[in-house]
Formats: sequence, C-alpha cells, structure tokens
Amino acid sequence: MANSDNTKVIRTGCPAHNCGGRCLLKAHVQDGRIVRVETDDRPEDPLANPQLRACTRGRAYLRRQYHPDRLTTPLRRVGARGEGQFEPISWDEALKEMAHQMTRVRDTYGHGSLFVPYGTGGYTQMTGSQTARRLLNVFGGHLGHYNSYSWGATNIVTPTTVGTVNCGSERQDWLNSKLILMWGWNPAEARDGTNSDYFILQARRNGARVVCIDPRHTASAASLADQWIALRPGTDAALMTAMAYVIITENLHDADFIQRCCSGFDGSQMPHEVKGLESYQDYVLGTFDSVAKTPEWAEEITTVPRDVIVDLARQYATCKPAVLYQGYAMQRRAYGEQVVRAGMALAAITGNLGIKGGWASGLSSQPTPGPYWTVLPEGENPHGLRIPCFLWTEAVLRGKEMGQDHGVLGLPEQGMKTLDSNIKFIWSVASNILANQHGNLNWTAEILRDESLVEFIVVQDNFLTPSGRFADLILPACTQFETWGVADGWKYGQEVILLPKLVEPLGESKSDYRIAADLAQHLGIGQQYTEGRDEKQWTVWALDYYRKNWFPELPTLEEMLEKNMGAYTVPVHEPAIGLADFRRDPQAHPLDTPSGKIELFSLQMHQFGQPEVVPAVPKYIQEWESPFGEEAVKFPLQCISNHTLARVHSTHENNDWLREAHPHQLWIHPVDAESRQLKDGDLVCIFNDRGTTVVACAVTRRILPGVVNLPQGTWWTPDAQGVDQRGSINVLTSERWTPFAFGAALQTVMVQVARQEVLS
Ligand SMILES: Nc1nc2c(c(=O)[nH]1)N[C@H]1C(S)=C(S)[C@@H](COP(=O)(O)OP(=O)(O)OC[C@H]3O[C@@H](n4cnc5c(=O)[nH]c(N)nc54)[C@H](O)[C@@H]3O)O[C@H]1N2
Ligand SMILES: Nc1nc2c(c(=O)[nH]1)N[C@H]1C(S)=C(S)[C@@H](COP(=O)(O)OP(=O)(O)OC[C@H]3O[C@@H](n4cnc5c(=O)[nH]c(N)nc54)[C@H](O)[C@@H]3O)O[C@H]1N2
Ligand code: SF4
Ligand SMILES: [Mo]
Repeated sequence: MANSDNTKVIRTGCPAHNCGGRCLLKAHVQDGRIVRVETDDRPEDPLANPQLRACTRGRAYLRRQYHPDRLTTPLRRVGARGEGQFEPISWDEALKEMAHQMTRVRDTYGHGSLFVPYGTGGYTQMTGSQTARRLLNVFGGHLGHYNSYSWGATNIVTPTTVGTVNCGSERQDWLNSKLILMWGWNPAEARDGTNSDYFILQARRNGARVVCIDPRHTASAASLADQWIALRPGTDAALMTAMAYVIITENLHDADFIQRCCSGFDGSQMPHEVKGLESYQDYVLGTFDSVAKTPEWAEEITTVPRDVIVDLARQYATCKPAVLYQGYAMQRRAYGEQVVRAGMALAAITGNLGIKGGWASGLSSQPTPGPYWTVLPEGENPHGLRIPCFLWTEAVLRGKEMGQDHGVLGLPEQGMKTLDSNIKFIWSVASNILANQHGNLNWTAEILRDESLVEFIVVQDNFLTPSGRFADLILPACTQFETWGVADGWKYGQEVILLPKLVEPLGESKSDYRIAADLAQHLGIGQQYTEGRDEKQWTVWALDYYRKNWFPELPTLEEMLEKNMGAYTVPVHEPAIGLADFRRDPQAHPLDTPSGKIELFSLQMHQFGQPEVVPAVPKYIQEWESPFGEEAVKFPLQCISNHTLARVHSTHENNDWLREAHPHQLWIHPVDAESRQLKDGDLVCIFNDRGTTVVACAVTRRILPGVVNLPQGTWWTPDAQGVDQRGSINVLTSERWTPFAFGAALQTVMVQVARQEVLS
C-alpha cells in the first residue's frame, strides 16, 4: 500500500529474536529505508484471536536497525585474541579463510571438533544458527547440542514426571480458572508468549484471584496480582513442600485423582522395584528423615511467614480449578530439577491436571501443535553426538573425557564411550553466549583466549559484541528486515508470521542463510546446501511446509503479500486442555513414563543413582551457594538476574531509547543499602571470587532484604583491571550445571555489594 509521499506501509513480524513473544509490526518504508514502526492494527477477536501488539522493544526497533555501529564488512583479527582489534577484509578473503580453517581442523581432529554454539538471535527461516548447522551437516557432521539455556531443567524433568512437555493448555483456558499462582513468573516484563499477561488480565476480570510469588515486586505483581509473596530465591521447593504438608495433613488433597493417576504418592503406590523406599508423602511428613516439612520449617528457609504458607496452601487446594504457572528463573538454579517437580507434585495432589482451568505446572507447553521455532531443515548430522548446550566450555577443555555422565547423547549408537575430540572450531551465529551470556565470564574468557584450545573462532552478528571480540573472523549478518523470513509463536499461539524483505542489507552484510550458502560454494557443496533455493524461495517452501503439516488454510506468499496480512492465525474458540485424555481414562491413555502415571516418585531419577542431588521425590536441597553456607560470610547477598524489557538478553543493549525507558540498575533493599551507606543512584561494585562489576543502584522495597537483582544481558566491558563497567551479571555467575538435566544454573550466585569508592 503506497501513501501519497511514496511511503509503503508493510505488515511484518517483529524481528524474531528470543524475546519471549512474536508480534506484528507495521513498517513504513520510504526510499529504501524504514522510517517508522507501528504495531498490529488488524481487527481482532479479543479472546480467540487477539492482536499481536508490540512491547517497547519492538516499538524501539529502528534504533537498532540503523545503529551507527552495525557491522558492514567482514573483519579479520589483528593483535592477540580477545583484544578486539580487527581490520576489514573482503567477503572472498573471509570465506576462503573460513573454508580453509574448517577443512584443516576437520582433517586434523575430525568432525566432532566443529561446533556451532547455542544462540538465539535469529528464529526466522533465513536467520539464526540453524543455517550454520545445516551447512556443517552437509559438510559431513559436527558436534551437536541439545536443550537450552532457558529451561534446561524443566525441559528434562517435566517429561520425567508426566511423559511430555506439552502438558499445558491453550491460554484462553485460563479464563476458566479461579486462582492463578504466578510462581516466579513475570509475563508483564519477561514476555512468555505474546499476550500471556493479557490473558491473565482477562482471567482476573473473569473473577480469578492472582497471587505472585517472587523475591521482587515485579510489574506483574503490581499490575496483575491480588497478593505478592516474597521468598528467598532458590527456596521455592521448601515452600511448595510445606504447602503439600498442609494440604495432606488437612486432608485437602484429591485422593481419588492420586489413586487413579499418580505413582509414588505413598507407600501403597511405590513401584515394585523400589518398594519400601521413601515416597513423596514420606518426605513431606518426615517419615524417613524425621523432619516434618511444616510451615514453620519452611518459614526458616524461605522467610515466608507460616500463616501465609498455610493460607496459600488452602487457597490452592480449595479454589479450584487453579493454575500454578512456573517461570523459568527458579529452575535456572543449582538444583533446578527439584523446584519444577515440586510444583508439578502440588498440581497433581490437588487434582488440577487435565481439567479446564487447571494446569500441570512444569514446562506446560500447549498440547496443540506448534510453535515450531524454525522449520529450515538442518538435515541429519552424520557425526551423531550431542552435548548439553551449557557444557560447551567442558567440551573445549576436556571433551575427550565427556561421556554419558556428562549428558552426551548418541554414544552407544556410535559405538563410543566419550567424545572423540575437544571443540577446536567454533562458528557462533546469532549468539552472544561465548563471552556474555554464559557463566563465569572471566574464566570463560581465559579459555577463549587460549589459541591452543579452540583454534579458530568465527562470530557472525549484526554488531561487534563481547563474543565478537574473541573472534578470529567476524562476519556481518543483515537484520531480519533485510531478508525474507517466516516465524511462528513463542511457546504459545497458532500463527505463521511473514517477514518480507523490506529493505536491502546494510553495507556488505548478508543474511545468515546467504553467508552459509556462499561458504558452501567455497567448499564445493553449494548445491547440496541451497537445493537451488534463495531466501525468498525457502520462504515459499516454509509456507508450503506449514500448510501441508499444520495449517491447511494458510495462504500463499503472494496472497499474504497482496493482502498485507503479516500474520495468519488460527483463532482458538475451544482451548485445548493438556493431559485431558489421560485424566479421563489413564488406562487407555497412559503417560509416557515408566509407570504410565504421574511420577511423584521418578524411577528415572532413582536410577540416576545420586539421591543426594537427584532425589527420586522432589525435595528442597540447600544450594551450593546460599545464604545458609559458609560463602555467605564473605558474600552475604543472593544475586538474581531478571529478563528485562530493555533488551532481548544482550540484543538491543546499545539501544539508547530502551536504556532510557528501562534504566540498568541493581535493585537493593533499603535495609541492605543502609548498612552499606548506599543512596539511591549511587554507583556500586558487585563482586565475588569470580569477578566484579559496576552499576548504579536503585534502593527499593520492591525486593526482599538479602537479595539483589541485576537484569541480565548488558555487554561485558572489562577495564584494564578486569572490572566490568556495564553491570554485566555473568562476571559473577558460575559455569556449574544442574546435576540431572545439565542445565544452566546461572541464577545461583552469592555476592557482596559496596560503594564504588570504598573498593577503588
Ligand atoms: N523482556 C524480555 N522478555 C523475555 C526475554 C528477555 O530477554 N527480555 N527472554 C525470553 C527468554 S529466552 C526466556 S528463557 C524467558 C525467561 O523467563 P524467566 O526465566 O521466567 O524470566 P526471569 O525474568 O529470569 O525470571 C522471572 C521471575 O523470576 C523471579 N525469580 C528469580 N529467582 C527466583 C526464585 O528462586 N524463585 C522465585 N519464585 N522467583 C524467582 C525473578 O525475580 C523474575 O521476576 O523470558 C523470555 N522473555
Ligand atoms: N546470568 C544470566 N545469564 C543468562 C540468563 C539469565 O537469566 N541470567 N538467561 C539465559 C537465557 S534464558 C538465554 S536464552 C541466553 C540467550 O543468550 P543468546 O542466545 O546469546 O542471546 P543474545 O544475548 O540475545 O545474543 C544474540 C545475538 O544475536 C545477534 N543477532 C540478532 N539477530 C541476528 C541475526 O539475524 N543474525 C545474526 N547472525 N545475529 C543476530 C544479536 O546482535 C546478539 O548479539 O542467555 C542466558 N544467559
Ligand atoms: S515481545 Fe518480542 S516480538 Fe513482540 S514486540 Fe516485543 S520484542 Fe518484538
Ligand atoms: Mo531463554
């Protein structure tokens, strides 16, 4: 549609980063440049098919799109690795060098030495790290990875408990709930599906009571909740277990449901292999360990007053149906597996699963197909081995010692006991994991600096990020506005979103797909890689794929463009209910667990053989860094790192509009500020044995005493002494992983805070 001033207004997806949503934008394009961005204005069905309206990040996108620091040419390292000195080179030189290094490393160490790290910057067909993995597969294979930094623990233990991650319902069903516990969940800020906060608001208008359980008084607590309960981070499993104590001892549990659908609730329900071992109820009542998990017990651990615990337990057990929705930060912690299972156990013993208005807790993806994240076929990986994505530093240091005890998948199939190579070549695409989003950055940087470990590092991004500083070669990627692409929902939704190419790539930048395709050409495998398709033709391919598999009515590319549709959505009139079949008839529809039932006692976790850290029934375990440990003498504050509206992780970190709207600050309680003589706005150092960072503090009662919060994702910017200058949390975090799922435990951190001048 062209306006009188020759501006075209085109509907498109908001560039699909890992932002927690998928929304529509209306881009005004004038003379080859996007000059204005608005959001969804399509007529809506407010419940079945609400508009996909943008958050501040989508609305501020132009500042990123035309940022003066965009990478426009390939760069080659000069000087030492990590110093950040580069010179521009031509694409031909860059790809020749890359092809040469890839081939050299492959010939020396084998395919298992090539690695594309976890990276979530691009989720359209044509942007993102899948384009690189596809190339390495065509090239003959590489070391793969599985799981995510996001929900490492819940991804693995949700199916351990109920046999699937798709145990949630479509969100419209929240309107059938009487009580919603937003447990460590902050959908008004940390987006978790476009419109999740909106559906909570609708449920509340429909009469649901909403309780927020979070160490911080979040925007969700302020705008969506009737009650805020603050607790010490990492102690949720204790609170949940004490709720179970109240529910069981007051006989508020759903005995019939437990009898029909659960396994391991009490001694009568233990699988025959483990008869006589501690059941879930045994743990709650303290039958074996002589510690009854009473509200008094949990008050000591969590700080939540005992009467509040009793009241919360009664609310949850009697206000039915109820939703216990878990956010993900609390499982990105030391024993993250436990809290997920403890929440699911509460849902199970109250019979809140498989019914309208209920919720299984855990990951709880919707039971209907999708979202699909990306459908560009990566192809088979002939190498066949995969590591947990968080363990890449281990695979650099001692990959050849990593076996199944490190969660490596595929070894028996390949007739191997361990990996056959350490990681020697890294191609990081749409990722700032290497030197920003991973744990313990000072330690990680040492590994990256050592050229005898990883011999060649390629970073492909829109900007020169902290990870880019460790590259030997930097490749400039264009943005999602500058190529064709398709996206779909983020965790929820039934939509296909088109991202038409709006403008030409800036400078010499290219789409991730084009970069891989050109590299394939240099390697002599161009045709296998592209199958003869360019970005637009793959977009047509993807739409055909969506249509064939899931959306028979999905229009063609031409129709979508013609109607300026932006997105195609299937309205939800009858929300699908997770685990409904199982609940109706558990015999006919057994779960995909060893017992076919909800495993309150997990046989799989029992067989893991480490009951202290991976108990078979969900338990509260004191974390390896905690206010109760010796470490608290030196480092008395727990430091959490929320996902902020200022950024998508580190994406948008240089967006001045967003920084102004959401200033980067350390939240600290007045009690903790006063004892350190801190005033609101003071510059503070946050430190522990792993590192130090500097940031301004906000003194606020919106956080529990003893806890500080530093939003994750600012760019690691060490000064000459190695002190980070931009409040980058991961100089403080640890590289340790959760024991069963091998997931990130980046939220378990103890620190000290001091006025900056005290330290300097
Ligand atoms: N704006 C924005 N939205 C995003 C993202 C983003 O970068 N920015 N990233 C997206 C991605 S990739 C992901 S994985 C998700 C992440 O989603 P989450 O992991 O759920 O998001 P967080 O903000 O880390 O944490 C949610 C809340 O948990 C609280 N919390 C921290 N520790 C604990 C604890 O031990 N117990 C309890 N009860 N609460 C705790 C925090 O204070 C916070 O308010 O968000 C997605 N949405
Ligand atoms: N301490 C702490 N650390 C955390 C977390 C936490 O809660 N606390 N959360 C973790 C979580 S849940 C996640 S998902 C990870 C996310 O970590 P990452 O996946 O590394 O996400 P980003 O930091 O957004 O980095 C994505 C990069 O992709 C680039 N990019 C954007 N679009 C494109 C494109 O089209 N092509 C290319 N080539 N590049 C592009 C961006 O500029 C950016 O540098 O961080 C984890 N790290
Ligand atoms: S939630 Fe994500 S897709 Fe939606 S506007 Fe914000 S950044 Fe864009
Ligand atoms: Mo994530």
